[in-house]
Amino acid sequence: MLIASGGVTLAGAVAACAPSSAWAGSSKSDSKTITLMNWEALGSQMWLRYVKVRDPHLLAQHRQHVTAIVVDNVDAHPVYRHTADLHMHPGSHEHLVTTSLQAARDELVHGLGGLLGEDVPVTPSAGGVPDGAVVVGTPDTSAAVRRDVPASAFRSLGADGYLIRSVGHGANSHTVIAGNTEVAALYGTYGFLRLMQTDKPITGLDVVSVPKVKSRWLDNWDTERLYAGNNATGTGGLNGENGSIFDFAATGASADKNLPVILDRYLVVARSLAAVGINGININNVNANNAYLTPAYIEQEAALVDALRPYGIRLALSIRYDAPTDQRFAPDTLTADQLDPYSDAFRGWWNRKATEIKAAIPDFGGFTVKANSEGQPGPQDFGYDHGDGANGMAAAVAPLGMTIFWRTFVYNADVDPDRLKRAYMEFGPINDEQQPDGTKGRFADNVLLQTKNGPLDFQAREPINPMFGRMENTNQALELEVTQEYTGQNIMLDYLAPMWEEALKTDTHATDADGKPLRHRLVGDIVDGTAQGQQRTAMVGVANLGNADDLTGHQFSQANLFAFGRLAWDWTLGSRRIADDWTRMTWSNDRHVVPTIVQMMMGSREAVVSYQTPLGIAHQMHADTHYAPGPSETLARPDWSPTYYNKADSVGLGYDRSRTGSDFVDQYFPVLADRYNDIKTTPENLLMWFHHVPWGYQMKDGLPFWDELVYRYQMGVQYVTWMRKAWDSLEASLDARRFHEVQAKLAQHEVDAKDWRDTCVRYWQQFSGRAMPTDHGPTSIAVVIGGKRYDGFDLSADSHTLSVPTDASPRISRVIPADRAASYRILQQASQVPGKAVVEVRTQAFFGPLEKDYVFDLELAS
Ligand code: GCW
Repeated sequence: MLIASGGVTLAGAVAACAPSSAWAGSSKSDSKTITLMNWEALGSQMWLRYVKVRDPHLLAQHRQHVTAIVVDNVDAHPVYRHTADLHMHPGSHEHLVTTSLQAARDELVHGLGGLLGEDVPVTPSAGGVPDGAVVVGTPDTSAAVRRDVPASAFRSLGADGYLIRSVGHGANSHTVIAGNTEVAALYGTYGFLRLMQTDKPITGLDVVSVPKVKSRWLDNWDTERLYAGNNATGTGGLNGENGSIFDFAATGASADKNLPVILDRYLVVARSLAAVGINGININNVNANNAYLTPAYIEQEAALVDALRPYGIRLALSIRYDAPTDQRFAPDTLTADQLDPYSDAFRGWWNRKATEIKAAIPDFGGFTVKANSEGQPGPQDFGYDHGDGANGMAAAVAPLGMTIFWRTFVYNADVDPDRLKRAYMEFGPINDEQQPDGTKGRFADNVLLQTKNGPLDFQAREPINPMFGRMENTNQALELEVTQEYTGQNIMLDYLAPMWEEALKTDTHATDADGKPLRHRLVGDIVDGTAQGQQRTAMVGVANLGNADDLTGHQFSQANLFAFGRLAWDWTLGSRRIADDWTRMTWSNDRHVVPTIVQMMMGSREAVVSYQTPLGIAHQMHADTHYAPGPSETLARPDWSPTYYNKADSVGLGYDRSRTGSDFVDQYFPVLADRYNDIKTTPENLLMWFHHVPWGYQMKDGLPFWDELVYRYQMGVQYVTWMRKAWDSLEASLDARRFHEVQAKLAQHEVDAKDWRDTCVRYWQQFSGRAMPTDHGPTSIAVVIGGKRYDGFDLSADSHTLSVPTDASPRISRVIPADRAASYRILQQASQVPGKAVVEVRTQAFFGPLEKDYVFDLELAS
């Protein structure tokens, strides 16, 4: 934004803010405009792009209904600020604000100015609310809100919910955006702008929106599993930075950019996160570095939250269980034998540390703990279990109103040979434990167990984690991975919301204590507390925010962050609707662009599943990078090895977790346990999670398992081919910079998808000993040339050589698709032999369009 500083006068704010259409159109030629244009073109504005409404009718209507911005008492309630000299880096575009209402006002000035292509004045309501005003406030800050909205309407909104109402009729109407808190009013402001950004009408509004989950949080893992600017040498970020979004200790050209200095990207992030309702962030990795607990860092963290606070974003930190032993905290350190979670020493240390943080960050959220997992220390090192450890920490911070997020991502090999069984075996008994006071469950009230959606580790498809529903006496947070560690990183276009929707809407078949099915029992119902009554609720996204110019490393990775926020607010939303909103806000409302991009997004995750890990095979990635295929790898640690998961042999493929195998299935409630136990009733897309499937096993479509498996790999690739071409068709409608960036990524995406297909299929073939299936695939064809039929084309091959008799015509006279619904075009005929012909085949898989170009090299038959 162009507004210079938080304290500007209203008139100044309006005058200084150019509509963003001017930024894009470069009608101005001063250097600031050009800088802003670049900033926009980079994709750095995420979904906060306010492009002038193109439909003239809608634009006229909007202009009639949006004539003024009214935000009374805008400066009345400054948020807490710890850092005396908090300031932006020189030359920044963004600016600091001191209240949430200022943030709302400025977003309206900027957003409406851009959307309407003309400035909208900020006016006080002293002389009455003008027709066409957009009024923002709370019953406390705004007399207009009090007058227009009955107090009863606020009762169901809680702290974060908002309402948007049209008040009055026709030309004599205005819009009220309100909530019980200023942050809620800010959420409503973004909700209103979203309507306009997505070309929705803004008349006759009666919107009520209340989040289903209280803590809508991000875990940022610094640069681990981040694909947004970091690289192996730690200099991949802009200006030689290490790629991490927040600078604490940058050197060289960025040494002057370290916190407490505030950078543009922090505020773009704050605004973007507030726009989807995210209200907290852990800035450091769960493999935690104690530096974040040192006084110098705490000061820097306080400055960061000072800047984020008006946007409703709080801070928490990830910690190491044994941090008290770190000499950096001398003289206040403990020895290892003082890490007993029941001891006063241990609890006292954490209480002192939390108190120290609270002095600088009064609304500090608490700590996230990865304990006894992947080499991290934890209570088990001292003879205690996770309940003891979590409760020890929880007791230390409870008096300060803080929470402990204790992760359940544990897989100690001594617990069970099957990694998937281990977490529930450790945590379940603590949840079930009878307590002296007659209640059940040992975890303290200010503990939330943070559990990944699936039982393994963020694979492109997993069954649900059986802990959802089984932990009825415990608070539980759902952890989703927004950063695309196993799902294409910053190369593959992979919209993850369909995966999360699938998990959230899975029926756990949870029962009550009497074995009676719960009325609400989807994973989402469990997470939001509806099913089992938990009051502390949370969804945590492992975020993908970094120091890349588009902030996420792939323009389309922004969609995953957007979708995470929307689902954390309301998990019942459909992923298609979210994709539609994001596309309109981020790319365009164009009627060709929107359906094409939405369609690309909607099938993209299933395509990744298809060419990487189809039919329930899991964790086949190269062990270090988690990107490329590595199905043959066996590591020192079995449960990090692709071979441990695939169990490929001459009989078949997949991990038998049925009752005659590892019996993981019985961690689910009986309906699911029975379903997954039987290969016949296991959904095919989860097959190899639960069964060692014989190569000749007959699939539902009648094909042998081997054939189906190979076709799935091919379908995934052919979807990517379709996406690449579909994207090309949008060139004229999109801005060049972002178009070309995505185009280049899709080209690499296709190459890498083929690598997955070829590496895996070739490896499996060594075990199946079966021939490549060729004539039943969805894009399989036969062709007739010179009266002779040719078929049996391996879809994985890039080209096919056909021997044509000397006297025959080289022309393809017929194309016979195996799938009757498939269509084809002969793109090129050979005029002679030798020569080349190309046939494009298109069909529809269950997850979207597939496209295959057959390249035929014609040669003379000998
Ligand atoms: O998926 C694995 C990642 C680790 C990560 C771990 C976890 C931060 O490969 O990088 O550690 O999960 O969730 O703790």
